[in-house]
Amino acid sequence: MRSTWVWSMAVLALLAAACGSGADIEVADVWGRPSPSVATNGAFYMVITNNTEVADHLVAASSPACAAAELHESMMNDGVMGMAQVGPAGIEIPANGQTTLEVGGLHVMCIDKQAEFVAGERFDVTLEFENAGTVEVQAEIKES
Ligand SMILES: [Cu+2]
Repeated sequence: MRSTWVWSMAVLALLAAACGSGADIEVADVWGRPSPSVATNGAFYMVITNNTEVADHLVAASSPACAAAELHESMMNDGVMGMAQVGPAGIEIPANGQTTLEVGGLHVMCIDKQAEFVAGERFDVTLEFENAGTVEVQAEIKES
């Protein structure tokens, strides 16, 4: 009986170490679509979780794979899919909430690709948050 209890406590401790006191901002599933080298631009998508009691904002991004990176939102304009840079406030991640950058919505636009976006390739991406500061992630190029 006692060994079972000790085992349970060990598992709990491990779980606490794994997910307790997580980072203020967690970024998961960072990816981009493969695109032919003739395409000058690419895009990165991701899921951003804010573990704090205050809203945060993604205000900038950069990557060695892009000459420049901009924060964009796709939208329909007179029946045509277009996109525009988000406002100066950036992309909001609500307090204790989540914001998803996805195909057809918010995305990090990779202007003037410096590398081939081939499936399986991984690129460093630096994200700049108003409160949480700099967060380094890796984007994986894959079909979806
Ligand atoms: Cu865009």
